[in-house]
Amino acid sequence: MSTKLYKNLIGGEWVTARTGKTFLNVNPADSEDVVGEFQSSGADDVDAAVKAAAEAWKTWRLTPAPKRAEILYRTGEILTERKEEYARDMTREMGKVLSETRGDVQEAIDTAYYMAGEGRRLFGQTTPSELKNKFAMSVRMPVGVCGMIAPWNFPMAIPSWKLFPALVCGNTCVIKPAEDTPLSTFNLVQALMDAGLPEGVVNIVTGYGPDAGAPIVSHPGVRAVSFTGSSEVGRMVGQTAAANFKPCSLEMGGKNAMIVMDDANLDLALDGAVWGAFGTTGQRCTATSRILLHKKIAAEFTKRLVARADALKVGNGLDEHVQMGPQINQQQIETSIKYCEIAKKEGAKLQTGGAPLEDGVYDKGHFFAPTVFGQVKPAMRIAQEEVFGPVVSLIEFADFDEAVEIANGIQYGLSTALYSRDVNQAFRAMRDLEAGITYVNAPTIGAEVHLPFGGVKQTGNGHREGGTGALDFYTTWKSVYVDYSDKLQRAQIDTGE
Ligand code: UN1
Repeated sequence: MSTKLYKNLIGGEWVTARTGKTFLNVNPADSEDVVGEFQSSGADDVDAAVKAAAEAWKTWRLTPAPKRAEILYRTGEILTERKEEYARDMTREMGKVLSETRGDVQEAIDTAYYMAGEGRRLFGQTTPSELKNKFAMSVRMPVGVCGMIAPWNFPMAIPSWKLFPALVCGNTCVIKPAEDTPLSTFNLVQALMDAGLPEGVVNIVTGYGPDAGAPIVSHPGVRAVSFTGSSEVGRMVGQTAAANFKPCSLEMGGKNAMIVMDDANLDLALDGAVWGAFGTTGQRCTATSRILLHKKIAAEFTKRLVARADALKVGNGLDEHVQMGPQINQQQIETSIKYCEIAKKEGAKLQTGGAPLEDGVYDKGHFFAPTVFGQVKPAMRIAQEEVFGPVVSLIEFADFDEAVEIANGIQYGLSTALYSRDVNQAFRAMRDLEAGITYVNAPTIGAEVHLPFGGVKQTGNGHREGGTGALDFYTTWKSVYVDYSDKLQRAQIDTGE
């Protein structure tokens, strides 16, 4: 079967990259399965896309928001019809199991419906003026052309978190999907086009970060940048954007802790730990990568977690019996190997896993065994740095205060979880855990799209995706004053009246 060639989408046309280069999108579970050939774009392609987006913005910004929203609503319906097809495509290019890729498409559907509702809200404020016969209000204005750089772990959900609020707010977009998972962005944008999105409103440029991502960030025509990825790349994106005073939303790493108290429902906490640590093969920024165990239950929990990890069926995500798919690529496997070596050198005790799975059915993919490290100390690198693989660290603590201190003792602050039946502890956790998200009796993954998503410290730079936070990023406030007194009134000047 010949490999399908995908082109960039610029101004409604499918065009090859001016670089003349392409790259292959390969199934991480099966190196013989080539998903497609995509354009390896450069700065000229980005420039053409930004110009097309700027042209389209002239009319899109004037399209009434409820009309823009109707397109999103129809997109949600189309995605619902195509959910199975798009989930299969996603498993082929990204590896995670079908039940999860269906969930990823569902997250895009949820975002479509939520943001479609915003078309008839996008609330601003009216407020009294300090002067007579004067009217004051603030309204949300679109920003203009928005640049988006998306990661590979949620190949449809995260592009939808960026595109849909941007669109309903009246912006046009240039998006660069991750080079590992571009097809899901094509599918998402195909749904938008079939729902009636005008040409040029969304433009896709595929390629690698330094060639195709960096020019999006630095292009003077791009008014705002939204990036999800590593803190390392995020820092460069943020610095470039800052040099041009460009609003920039950064969603980056996590080292998310689940605290299990001695009064917790252990069965529930175990289910949460397995799902949080090994769901998406640990490749979520929200993944449970540290499990903090009260010393009274640590031994039993460790034994049971190891048994559960060993029982997980690892394989090709297209097989409905498989519970954990591959890692995205060989580089991520190398990172997992590296951190397992570091952990062992630091004195952590490998309980299970710790190596790639290579024989038999695994030889054509990037598989890594579900891995559990015990006797981890809070300052070890394995407890501080993001692995982004199926590797979880167990850390013991003596009391609630110590658990909170350990949970907070990292550079990141995305998600946290507390398992306890003590309501007082639950409320203290909600208040004291330094993170953008805190779960009580649920794992660190599973955020819903209508709540703010993002984190503190080195996880983000203060913006939020999802919820109304996204509207704040994709609009800019304009304050409007209308004076109907027919005379000059001077604000802040004492007129003696
Ligand atoms: C991510 O890992 O980058 O909360 C996003 C969750 C998902 C989104 C994760 N809804 O785990």
